[in-house]
Formats: sequence, C-alpha cells, structure tokens
Amino acid sequence: PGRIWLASDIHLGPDVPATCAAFLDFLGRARGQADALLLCGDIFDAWIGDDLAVLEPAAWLAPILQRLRELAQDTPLWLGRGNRDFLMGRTLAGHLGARLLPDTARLDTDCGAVLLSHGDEYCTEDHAYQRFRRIVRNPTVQRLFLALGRGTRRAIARWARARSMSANRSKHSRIMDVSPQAVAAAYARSGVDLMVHGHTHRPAVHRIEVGARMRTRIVLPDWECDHARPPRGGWLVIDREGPRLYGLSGEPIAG
Ligand code: OKV
Ligand code: MN
Repeated sequence: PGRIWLASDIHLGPDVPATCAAFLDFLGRARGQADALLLCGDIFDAWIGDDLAVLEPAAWLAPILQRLRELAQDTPLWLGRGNRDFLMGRTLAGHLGARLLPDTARLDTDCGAVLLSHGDEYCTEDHAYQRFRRIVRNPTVQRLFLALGRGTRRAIARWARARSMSANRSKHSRIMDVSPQAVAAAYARSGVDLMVHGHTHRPAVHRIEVGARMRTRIVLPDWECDHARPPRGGWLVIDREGPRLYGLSGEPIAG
C-alpha cells in the first residue's frame, strides 16, 4: 500500500563507478518519494558472501551500503536475490535494516496483486543455466563455499564468470529470454494479472492473454552507465495510478 518503487539488475561493482553514482542518485530520490523500495535482484554484479561485504566493504561498496542503511531508516527496504547476488542473506539485510524478499512474492499493491520475482526462474529453456542455478542454490554447496577464505571465493567467482561468458556467447537470444510456457504457468498458478520481474535486460510492458484474461508482464530495465551511450537504467512505480516506468533522470518511459 502506498507508493512502491521497484528496481532490478543494477549490477553494481568496482568496474562501474558511473552506475554506482546513478544508483546513489536514485536512492536519494527514492528516500523522498517512495513509501517502500523493492530491489528485485542483481543489485550487485557479484556477491561472494555477506561476511566479506559487511566486515570489510570494498571502497566502491561502502558508500552504497551506507546510503541503503540511511534510506532504510525511514523507507521500508526489501532486498530480492538475483542470479548473481543470490548469496545475499540475513547478515546483509540485518546490517542494512532491510528485509529479504522471497524468491517469488505476491504483493498487495494499490493497483491489485502483483507477482514479483527476479525472473531467471522463467528462463527454463536455458538448461545449462538452470543446472548452474540448482547447484549454487543448494544450501550445502553454499555452506561449503562460504567456509572458504576470501581469496579462494574470489578465484572461484572469477572462474565462474569466465565460464559463463564463453557459454553465453553461443546461446541463442530466445534461450536467454523467459519461456512463454513458464510465464503462462506462473499466471495460472498465482491468479494475478500483473507480473513484474527483471533479469532478461529487455525492459518492456507486455500485454498477453492467458486463460481468456488480459495479463500484463512488466520487465524492469537493467542499468549500465559506464559504457553504454546513452546510459541505461530506470525503475517502476506502483501506486493508485497504476504501474509506470521511469528512466534514470526520472523521466517517464512509454509502456
Ligand atoms: C554469480 C554467475 C558468477 C550466472 C559458487 C557455490 C560453487 C556460490 C558460488 C560463485 C560465483 C557467486 C557465488 C557469480 C552468478 C556467475 C557466473 C555465471 C549465470 C559455488 C556457491 F559451486 F562454486 F562452489 N558463487 N559468485 N553466473 O561471481 O557472484 O548467474 S558470482
Ligand atoms: Mn539476472
């Protein structure tokens, strides 16, 4: 209830200072105008453990955590895990004064029920990715990973990134998008008319008929301010007036 702001796929990291700056800017706007801020995954381009980030945050990360903490003091902040920052956990949430979103959340908004998730669970055609996802989301595997030292975790992360980059080069773009069947199944299961997710980096407002009902699927934009001309990014506002997408400087985006 109230005015909800949602953003996803910001992919913050040490190599994208302009994106980090744009995100800090966004947090400043959200603090004055949002009744709640929901970050729907891949906020960070990599996350190898809350312990490292909270105990000894890197120079690029410290101001981001600081601003998130400040915002959470007067604006409810919800953190959703993505396919990259799936290791974000209760230590980070506690440190920020934020709450963790479940993988799929059914939100009660001023324009009805909304099904919210990161979106990678709908990419069911990408079998290699779904296999990776099952392995790294296994609690035992995660416990083992988190028991490793910082250097070893970093080395594994570097290796995983290199492997994934070379694998993605040979994947057809249809395979990297959501599966229409998976989306239809989620509508049927949940009964909602509005679904919001990120992950695919294909921002859009899709209107489709499922089970003789018009449904809307809003794909949140990814953020890229360091190499992209013009810079990309934005967020979704949901309130009594319905869902609306905004660009990085707060300008409305058609949809
Ligand atoms: C996140 C992705 C790297 C995709 C590894 C167990 C295991 C966790 C991890 C390592 C990698 C997260 C934590 C990262 C997502 C990539 C490359 C591709 C497709 C293990 C638990 F199994 F190796 F022991 N990781 N990092 N990818 O660098 O943030 O989502 S990461
Ligand atoms: Mn993603």
